[in-house]
Amino acid sequence: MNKKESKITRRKFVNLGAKGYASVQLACALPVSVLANTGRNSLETSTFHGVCYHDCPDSCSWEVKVQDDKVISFGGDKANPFTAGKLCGKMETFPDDITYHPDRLLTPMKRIGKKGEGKFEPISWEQAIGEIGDQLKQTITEHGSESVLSHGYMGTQSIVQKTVMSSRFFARMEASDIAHTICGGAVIPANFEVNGTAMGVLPEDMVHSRYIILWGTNTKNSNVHQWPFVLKAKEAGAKIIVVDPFVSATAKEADWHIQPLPGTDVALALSMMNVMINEDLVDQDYIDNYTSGYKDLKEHVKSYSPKSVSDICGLPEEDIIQFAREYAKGDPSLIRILVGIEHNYNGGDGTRAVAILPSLTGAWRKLGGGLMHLTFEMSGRALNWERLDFHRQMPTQPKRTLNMVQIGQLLNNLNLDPVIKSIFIYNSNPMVTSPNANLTKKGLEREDLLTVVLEHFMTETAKYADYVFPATTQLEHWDIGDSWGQVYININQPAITPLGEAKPNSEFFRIMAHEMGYTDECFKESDMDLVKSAFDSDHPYLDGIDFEYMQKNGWARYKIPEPFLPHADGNFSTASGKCEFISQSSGLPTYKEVSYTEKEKTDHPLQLLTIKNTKGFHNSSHANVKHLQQKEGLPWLDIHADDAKARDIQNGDELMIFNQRGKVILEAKISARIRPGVVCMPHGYWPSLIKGGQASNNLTDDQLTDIGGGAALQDCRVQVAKA
Ligand SMILES: Nc1nc2c(c(=O)[nH]1)N[C@H]1C(S)=C(S)[C@@H](COP(=O)(O)OP(=O)(O)OC[C@H]3O[C@@H](n4cnc5c(=O)[nH]c(N)nc54)[C@H](O)[C@@H]3O)O[C@H]1N2
Ligand SMILES: Nc1nc2c(c(=O)[nH]1)N[C@H]1C(S)=C(S)[C@@H](COP(=O)(O)OP(=O)(O)OC[C@H]3O[C@@H](n4cnc5c(=O)[nH]c(N)nc54)[C@H](O)[C@@H]3O)O[C@H]1N2
Ligand code: SF4
Ligand SMILES: [Mo]
Repeated sequence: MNKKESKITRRKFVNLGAKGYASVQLACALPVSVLANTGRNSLETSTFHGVCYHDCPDSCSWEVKVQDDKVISFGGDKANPFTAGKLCGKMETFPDDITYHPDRLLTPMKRIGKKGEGKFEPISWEQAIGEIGDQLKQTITEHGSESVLSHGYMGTQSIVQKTVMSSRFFARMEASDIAHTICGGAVIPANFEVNGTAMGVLPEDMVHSRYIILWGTNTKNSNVHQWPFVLKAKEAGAKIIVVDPFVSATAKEADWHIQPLPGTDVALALSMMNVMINEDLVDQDYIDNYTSGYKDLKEHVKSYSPKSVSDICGLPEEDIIQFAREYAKGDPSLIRILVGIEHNYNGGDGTRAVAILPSLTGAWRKLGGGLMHLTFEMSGRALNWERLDFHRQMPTQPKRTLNMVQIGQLLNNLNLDPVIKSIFIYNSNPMVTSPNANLTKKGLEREDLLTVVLEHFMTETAKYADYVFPATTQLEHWDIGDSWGQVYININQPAITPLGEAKPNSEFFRIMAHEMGYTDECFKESDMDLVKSAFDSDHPYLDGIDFEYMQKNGWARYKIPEPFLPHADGNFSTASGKCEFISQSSGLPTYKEVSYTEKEKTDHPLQLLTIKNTKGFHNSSHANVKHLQQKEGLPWLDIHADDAKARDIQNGDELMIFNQRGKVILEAKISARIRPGVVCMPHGYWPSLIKGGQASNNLTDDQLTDIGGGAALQDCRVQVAKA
């Protein structure tokens, strides 16, 4: 998730001079992290603090014990109340699964086969960097610097390895940047349009809620450390409602599962408003004082009566009425959203409509009432972003920003001015995680494209690279782990010497900068120095918390004033200071039917959901780990009995799921977890590791959401037949 409210004007950038001691001369020998670490190669046990790097709301704290430079124990930090001593199942064996995995890349590799074939030979860092430097200089001379594209994402969401040095490098080059839109691309701007913030109720305050709606989020799987708070609230008498088109692991546990058709949340929420307004279940005083646009909204929702939206949402009229009444009377009511709501064409307006609900009922007045979404603004305020985001102050800046959702189109567009001639892919696996993967494949096959990938493994994407560099894992480098789902900040200490020739992403970009002749001081800052500088902040959230404190404790909870009731008295961060029902740019939230041609509807009559409903994989990560593969089994298609019968499909049949973009082979699971007309498959499997060689994103469309240029991944039509 792209998440940051940076306050780069708060503090002057500290001159590096003596402080920046990462040296480019050393760069080809040892990563900087090694210099700062002690206690290796000894039989004494050393303990290190760390944080999970995954793009996950939980950002768990961990503890690593090391002897003789080897990890001897690894687990969740027991002292951190949010992590509560337990990592999720897919991370419990992380050192063996990732760091010590026998397939891990440990030397730079140069392609010797055809693109995608996977034939490589080892090459030295020096030789590879030199060859890339020569090609880049020539490309920039011939096509301009914006023909080089930076494609980094959230493979690690820890700040230093996610972005710091790469952003400096590409800003210095004036390359093209990538817009981080695939996750949060619609929900974040949409919530900001309404509330001016994505931060609302704090995760722990859920225990005070008495009517909890988990709206398009699979808490039990995707936000596992939030689940105990759901259970605590339930014990105290809360009713748990899940709104999800699929019977997710979380929906199974709900007191009431509302199962609308995908992409219809906006109609459902507007219809709830219709009921609440008609039955005078709104808090008129809250509306009058702290909101704007009510008169127009009231008029607008007249056309969203439960009767009229019943067919759109596929829900009985009575359920919509009951839902609206119960929600309005909840004391207090809480709506929890993450990203499930956004991945469709109506995702932006769906989010806006849902984000308006708490201001209609005045739910914000009480602790545990309101909307719970994302917490990234906490670190956006607290940390020293002037230093971390120094690239924003550089005299040169990226020349254009391109949308990652349409990477396939971009790579194939020979009319782009300039055409993309070189791509650096790090912290991302677009061949598995971005839509329309067969188009991406075609783009990456271009012989005139220089592709450089930094990775832990020879992923589907890495196979298309000209050069692949071995990246360090979280056990081997310095970092800072902020969070978008809770309110703790962590440091990550390197616990072991990097295996083989692996180097941190930051070091790759320092070395590449040196090769390109970029002598700027900012490339000399070490990773440890960057971590240190992040805590050089006078923000009250970090009162008493500095680098020394973090070195000792590993994590800290921000010092947030309590009780945290951000909108009890309005105080929205919008231009008007009010909760804005009408947005300057998007008007009132409105349901828009996705228009498909009649031929498309006939040829591909089913809607396909591709959701992250495995426990063992994290996006595309861990899908190459044997014991997790065995636990998950082969991917399958959930299909309703009616749709199966119409196609003569039996449970366990091998199926072809296909459309104009791709064809996937899966086993049939005739299932009551999905409605007729909709089918569902798990996302995360690597195409090359399953039969047929194609997976979820070989089928998905790269169309954009209504707001923010996000990914309408779930608006995907397919046909299903026996293979
Ligand atoms: N169909 C479908 N597609 C989806 C989704 C969906 O629900 N359905 N979900 C979307 C969402 S929400 C997201 S966030 C994206 C995620 O998309 P990605 O960020 O591309 O996915 P990941 O598998 O998390 O990470 C990508 C790679 O980063 C690598 N990596 C990890 N740490 C490091 C490091 O320190 N250095 C380097 N160089 N590499 C590292 C991992 O090995 C992994 O291969 O996918 C999206 N795609
Ligand atoms: N185990 C595991 N945990 C993860 C991840 C992972 O890959 N595996 N990925 C991490 C990442 S990157 C993210 S962003 C978070 C995401 O966490 P969540 O926000 O929970 O998102 P998803 O898992 O993408 O989808 C949640 C639910 O939304 C439902 N959904 C789909 N379309 C619609 C719709 O139109 N309306 C409604 N109401 N619901 C809909 C899906 O059926 C699914 O059950 O999870 C993180 N945690
Ligand atoms: S993936 Fe999420 S839940 Fe699992 S250890 Fe990492 S942060 Fe915690
Ligand atoms: Mo995500």
